Amino acid sequence: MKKLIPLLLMLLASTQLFSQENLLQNAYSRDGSTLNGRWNYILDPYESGFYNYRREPHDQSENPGAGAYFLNSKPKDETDRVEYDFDVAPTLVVPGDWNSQKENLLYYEGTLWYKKSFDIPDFDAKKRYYLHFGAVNYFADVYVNGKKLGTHRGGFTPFNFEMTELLKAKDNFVIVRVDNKRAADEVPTVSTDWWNYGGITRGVTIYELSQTFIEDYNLQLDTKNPSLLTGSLQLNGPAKADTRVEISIPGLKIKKSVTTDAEGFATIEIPAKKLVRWTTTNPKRYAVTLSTDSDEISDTIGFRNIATKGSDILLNKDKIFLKGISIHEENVMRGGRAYSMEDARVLLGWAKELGCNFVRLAHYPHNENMVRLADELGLLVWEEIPVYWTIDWENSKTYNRAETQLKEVIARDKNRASVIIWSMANETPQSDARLKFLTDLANTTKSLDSTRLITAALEDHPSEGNKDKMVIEDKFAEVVDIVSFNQYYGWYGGAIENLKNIRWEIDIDKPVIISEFGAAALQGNHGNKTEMWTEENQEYLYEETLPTLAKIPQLSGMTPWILTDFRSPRRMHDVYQNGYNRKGLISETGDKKKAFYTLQDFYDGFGNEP
Ligand code: GCB
Repeated sequence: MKKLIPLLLMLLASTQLFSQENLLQNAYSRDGSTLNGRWNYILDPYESGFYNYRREPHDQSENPGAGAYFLNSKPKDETDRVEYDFDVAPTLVVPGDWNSQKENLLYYEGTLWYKKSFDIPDFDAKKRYYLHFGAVNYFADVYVNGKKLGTHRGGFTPFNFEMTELLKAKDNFVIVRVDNKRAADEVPTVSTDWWNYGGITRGVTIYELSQTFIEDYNLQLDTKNPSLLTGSLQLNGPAKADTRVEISIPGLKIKKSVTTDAEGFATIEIPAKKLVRWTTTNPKRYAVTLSTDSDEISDTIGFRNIATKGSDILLNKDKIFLKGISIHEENVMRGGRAYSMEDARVLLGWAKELGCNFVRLAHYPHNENMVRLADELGLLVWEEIPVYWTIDWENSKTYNRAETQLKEVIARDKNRASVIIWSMANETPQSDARLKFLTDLANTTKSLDSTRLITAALEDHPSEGNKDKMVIEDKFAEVVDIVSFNQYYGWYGGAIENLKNIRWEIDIDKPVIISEFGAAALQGNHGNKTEMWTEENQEYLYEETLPTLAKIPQLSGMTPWILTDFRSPRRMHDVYQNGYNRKGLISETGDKKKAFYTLQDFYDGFGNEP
């Protein structure tokens, strides 16, 4: 027992340290000090900076040796041996994936260590300091001044840790061990059709907060009463109980105070009769400020309702057809993961040019600039978690990993009017275990956010006895609000000329979205319309597919696959692909293919616009 006590204490300490803290709501709008820029890095394919030679993690040891990279050790004198040195190591730009920054890292999947030194010139021991990451793909172990702050897994969602006790005014350093190895029990799993970009792919920021601060809030139009704003807020800190919080919305002449309960929580209800609702053509947003004696946070929020009625999607009670496009988070012209507002402007600018009012952010949560800009531009958004293809359905740890990512993206984006759909999964093979997994995710989503719609990209198949009749037979269709499915008639099977004979018969009174269809074409490659890889072939597929889909009685939207060509290690044909999935309507040089204009014409003449 004596031996066990220190071990138990250590375990206890490590679980406390390792648990991630609640996400700071709207960190995006707080003033922070950025740690973006050049970070030194050490490539560590054998993970020798993480494990000792007995393969025990250095950070689990009470006395980690100098070989532990997170210590940032320096030789004490000329006789001392330290086999690494961040300060002479090369640099990578943060935010940014490593694959597109260094030729030798294009295919790298493994461990890489980042280090950045920083000062906090106005360091104030009475304040609290948080370190916030927009996203790190996939595992992150974070250390400040040689001490572990915590870990995070999941490559596309934000996380933060408090680091107050470890800081000083000068000569701090943060070290992050990033590992992007794929694994069968992670989310996503080992096979996907996109590039596994590794690294600190989104921004890193330090936030200085007061002892008690506004940790979380949400505010939206009540789902039943469109003249009422409802929501809640949560304070964090020693003075969180019985504290007055003022909510002001100058554009509506609203000033309202609420008082928190013993847990620092308060609900919000504000009548708002004159409110102008957010729509795609008039994306009206209001400045909203929450303040206490010691903290203040401002946001820009649009208010709208989204619902379904039978097979219609209603935005503020008006039927809307979702003219969409699927998008990967890639700036294909620069190369690499997209992360900035400039990247978002390029991608969503193209979507607008196409005539879209809707985008599907595939297949994982994109960076926050995308949804912020969508709010501003009046683009509706489908967000998704990387529950893709062959997930380890029976594994409860895998489920928790998926659920964590879902919770993190909901926490981040719950105040964005543009986001109307949470998608649980993409093209997942049917089984009882998968049905339970997805239903549990859907129930979690509903319990966290009852104001948005749930879907998943399902699959169709020909009915027995009639290969021209396509059906969706999937029990999860009964759970979702919108039945979405990917279909590739004319590309992965079937002839384009037969598309006019195809009928989709969907025996369910819910809205239907075609979440994918498409064909690959190499931009600039011209030929006969039946010749694969030509722009004419892709155009022909769009010309034949669009009118056929339009015959589906419940059709409420579509997001063809995909806005731009994107990198995928599954696409290695040396003439036509060169490592790119070529189903884009725009090439990696930014040039539009013929089918771009086919879809643009179709959207131009289709549907109303509330
Ligand atoms: C799909 C997947 C998407 C792929 C696409 C393709 O159904 O959902 O991730 O990239 O097909 O091009 O095969």
